[in-house]
Amino acid sequence: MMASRLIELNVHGDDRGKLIAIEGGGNGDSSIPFDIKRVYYIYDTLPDTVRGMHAHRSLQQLLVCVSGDCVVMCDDGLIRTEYSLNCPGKALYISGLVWREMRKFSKGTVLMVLASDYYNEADYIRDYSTFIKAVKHDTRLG
Ligand code: T46
Repeated sequence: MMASRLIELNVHGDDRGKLIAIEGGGNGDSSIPFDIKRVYYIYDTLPDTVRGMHAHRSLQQLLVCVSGDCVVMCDDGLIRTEYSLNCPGKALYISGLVWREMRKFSKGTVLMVLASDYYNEADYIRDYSTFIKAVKHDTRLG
């Protein structure tokens, strides 16, 4: 199944500051629909940089701008949606065949990504026409 949607994370705030906890699977605080196997973060990006430009065959991910902001465009082969990730309490969940492009990084942005699996180049589709063929194939099977 292909999907992208925003998830509001639970913010614990008091006069010392704020804290957000993300738990994989389960029913805990700001729990997400997969077990976390990998965490990586993107930083030191230039404002006119475009990253991503690929889809994944089966990976699930949660994207959070823990500092700064950026825009993530998600394309499911039919509809393109732009998400503005502009606070640490807002997360973007992406599952399955979704073409993603990240752009408009503000200075000092740190984009943290939680992933459902280890890094595997074979899970990437880096060519847009191959992505569209995969979506059509998937839709036929579904
Ligand atoms: C995604 C978006 C949101 C690794 O060696 N291990 C890793 O876990 C990752 C994610 C990347 N790499 C290497 C592969 C490349 O040589 O780091 C280099 C940069 O990766 P890439 O060009 O794929 O980075 P982005 O920012 O275009 O895409 C990344 C993720 O790869 C991708 O899964 O969905 O962030």
